[in-house]
Parts: sequence; C-alpha cells; structure tokens
Amino acid sequence: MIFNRLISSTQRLCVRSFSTAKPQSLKERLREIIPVEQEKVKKFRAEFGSKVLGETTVDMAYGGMRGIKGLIWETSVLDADEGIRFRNLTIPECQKLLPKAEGGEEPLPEGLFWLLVTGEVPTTEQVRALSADWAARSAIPSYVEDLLDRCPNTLHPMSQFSLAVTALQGESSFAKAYQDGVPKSQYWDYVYEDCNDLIAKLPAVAARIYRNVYKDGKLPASDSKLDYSANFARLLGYNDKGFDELMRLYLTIHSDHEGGNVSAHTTHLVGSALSDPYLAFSAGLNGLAGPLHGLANQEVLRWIFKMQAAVGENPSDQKIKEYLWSTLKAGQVVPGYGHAVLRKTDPRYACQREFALKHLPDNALFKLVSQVYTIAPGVLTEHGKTKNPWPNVDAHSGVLLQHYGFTQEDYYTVLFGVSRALGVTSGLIWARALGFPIERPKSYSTDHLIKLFAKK
Ligand code: CMX
Repeated sequence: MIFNRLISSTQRLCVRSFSTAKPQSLKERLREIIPVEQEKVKKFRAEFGSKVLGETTVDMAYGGMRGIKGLIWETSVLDADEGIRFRNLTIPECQKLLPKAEGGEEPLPEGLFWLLVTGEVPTTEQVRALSADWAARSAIPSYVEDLLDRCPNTLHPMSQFSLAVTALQGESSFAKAYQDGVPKSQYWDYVYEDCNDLIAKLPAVAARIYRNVYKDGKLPASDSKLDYSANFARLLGYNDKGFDELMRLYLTIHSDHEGGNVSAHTTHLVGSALSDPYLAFSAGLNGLAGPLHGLANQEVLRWIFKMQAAVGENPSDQKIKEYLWSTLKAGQVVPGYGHAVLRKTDPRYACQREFALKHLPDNALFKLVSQVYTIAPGVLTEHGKTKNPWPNVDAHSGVLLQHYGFTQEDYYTVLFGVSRALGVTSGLIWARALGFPIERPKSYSTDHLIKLFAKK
C-alpha cells in the first residue's frame, strides 16, 4: 500500500508541465526526483526488505549466474518475450514519443538519456539544451589526443577506446571531490558531472580513433549547433542525413539492456568500489569488447562475408542452411543469434529491420541477412543447444552501416560503446543517488559445495 502511494507521488511529479521560459535542466529535475526516489526505496525496503526474490541452484552458480535475481537497475527492464523497455517504454514508443531533430524521424539519444535518468519524456527544448550542454563539455585534453595518436593502427579500436577512457580519468570531478572528503549524500552530484562530461567527450575520442586507424588522422572541429549524433557523424566524416538518422537510432537502441549484461554489470560493479565513472565505464568497455557480447557486431559481418564467399551471389536457402551447419559443426557460435535473457526476436533487431525496409530495401546484404533470418532459427532449433534461436541486436547493425559506406567492421563495437555509455552512466548516477554499497556476492569452491551437499 505504502509502495502504491509512493508510485503515485512519483507519477504526479512525472506529469508536471514545464512552462517556464528557460527549460528546466536535467540536473535541476534530477535534484527534485532523487529525494522522492530515495524515500520510495527506503519505505519499500522497510516493508518488503525480507521478501525472497528467488532461489539459487548449484547449476545457476556454475552457469554464469543466469536467472539469479540479485541486482537493482532502475533505468530499463528486459522481458524474455517482449524485449527491452527503457523506463517502461518500448522501442517503438520511444521512437514515437522522444524528441527528434528538425526534419528527422528517429529519436535523439539525448532524449533517451533524459528518459533513462529521470523516467520522464523530455520536451524538445530540454533536449536541445542537453545537446548544447554536451557540446560545451566535448573537448578532450591534449594528452588523450597524443595517447591515441601514438597507438599503432594494429591495436584494436576497442582497446584504444578503453585506453582513452581510462586516460580521461584525470578529468574526474568525483575522484577529486572524494579526495577532498565530499560526504556520501553528494556523491551523485559529482558522478552526474563526470557522466555528462564522459558522454560529451566520447564522440571526439571515438572519431579520433576512426580517423587515425582508417583515414588521415585529421578531424574537423565539433559543431556545437548540431545534435550529438549528427556532430558525431561529421567527426567521423559523414555528411549524410540518412546516416545522421541511423546514428540517432543506433545510439538510442544500444544504450541500455537492464543491469546483468557484461558491460552494464561490469560498470556497475566497478562503480560500486567508488571508482569514478571513467574507470567504471572503461572496465565496462573491456567487457563489451568480448565476442559473445558487443564484439558480436564485428563477428556478424565477418561471418556474413565468409558466407558470401562460400555460397556465392543469390544463394539458395539450402546453401545457407549448409553454411549454418558448417559453422555449428566446426564448434563455433552463429554470431548475432541467441541471447541470455531474450527468447524471441530482439526488438532492437526488429527496429533496425524496419529502418532497412524503409531506407535500403533493395540492398543485397540486407536481403542476405533477411534470408538468414528465415533459415537460422530453424537450424539452431534443430541443433538443439541454444535456448534462443532468434537474432539479437548485432545480427543487423552492421548491414545498415555498410549501406552508408561505413565498411570497417572492426570499429563497430566502438559505436556500440558510445551508445552503451548512456545506459550505464544513468545506472551509475542512480547507484550513487540511492547509496548502493560495494558489491560482494558470496562464492564457494566446488569442494565446499561437495562437502555441503554430497558429504553423506
Ligand atoms: N550459435 C551456436 N550455439 C549457440 C548459440 C549460437 N548463436 N547461442 C547459444 N549457443 C550454445 C551455447 O554456446 C551453449 O553451448 P554449450 O552448452 O556447448 O556451452 C548452449 O547453446 C546454451 O547456450 P544458451 O543458454 O542458449 O546461451 P547463453 O545464455 O549461454 O549465451 C549468448 C548467450 C548471447 C552468449 C549466446 O547465445 C551466443 O554465444 N550467441 C552468439 C554471440 C552473440 O551474438 N552475442 C551477442 C549477444 C548480444 C550482445 O550482448 O551484444
């Protein structure tokens, strides 16, 4: 009952109208919401803190903690069948409700960040102000530029990305404030500043890596009049309204996927030691760089190209089926398929497919990916191992990028990383606002468990 009452008080806050001349800033709004949420959590825990969330079996402990309910993540929840909801909004609802660029149809990731942080859909004015705020924070220190310029082109873009984010740590307001003895009640304020600085600086870092590795190393100046995605596109070297729209959609949908995935959980875990957001996010990036997680977007493209070489142009369904089986019989995974939580087609795949149907219906690679979509679930089901034979986000993203001439697939996970920052930093802000403690789950050795269960 108490809980319901608190939910309604938060909802009342959510429907406030914003009619002042200067739009309320994200931080001002957050300052109002945090005490309400702190009180809600306090009362909820007082009443329900001893309730059981679920049991832990021995297989769960050995099986990557799949299904163990042991994390709080405020910004999104993933349903096995429906897919992701960002603060209770599905992807199509976000596409409809979040503010757009002038003449654009896809949501602006700035608006998604506002939604993740506050639980509220921002106005266009609020989003424009956030774009301007990020533009003002976007410069990166020269030592980070030097560091990236010294990296060999052979160093994977994700390693360079993580390296640069760790190096940006020298900018952390939170680390400085902590050394100065800031009280716990103010942690969120400094973490908020770091998170916004970090997000703002990522396009300059990511584009520098791209330009160094694949182009002549020269970058244009940031354009503070453009939204985050369009400016990022220009830094990368793209001046194409279609690509701007793709970036807006891409950066929105890759942002958050509740708290248990490797990049989100790693960022959350490292942040719980009060490592600042730069250190926490660079750790998360190292997890995203794994082929079973974010690097799968690179792996998908490599796999598709190898398949193309093997099956030729306009392949029959039978040829694709045989190629899928050859991958599985070689003991490899089919990249872009399967998921630890989802049991249906990922709505992030579905919305990218919609984008392709609208903007590139005749693209040969899109047709091939669509053909694989009609065959792979059947083959994976027959193979009988994966619990989810349906495609995930990574099965589609590369095809869209290739259409716009963005052909360097070993860079694709960096784009995923720029987007993932929006979700995991929102999580960090709330973890500090709600005073979450250092994470420390209990572990056992096999011998201990044998003694516990099999001693007689
Ligand atoms: N191809 C072949 N085998 C697969 C498979 C796939 N796409 N997906 C799962 N399997 C296998 C697993 O390797 C596992 O085999 P073993 O029993 O031999 O270990 C078995 O099926 C059971 O796995 P699961 O419970 O269905 O899946 P998990 O929760 O363990 O793993 C995931 C999830 C995503 C790592 C897995 O489906 C996979 O490896 N997919 C391919 C890589 C990929 O696309 N990753 C990106 C995910 C999205 C993201 O994070 O970006």
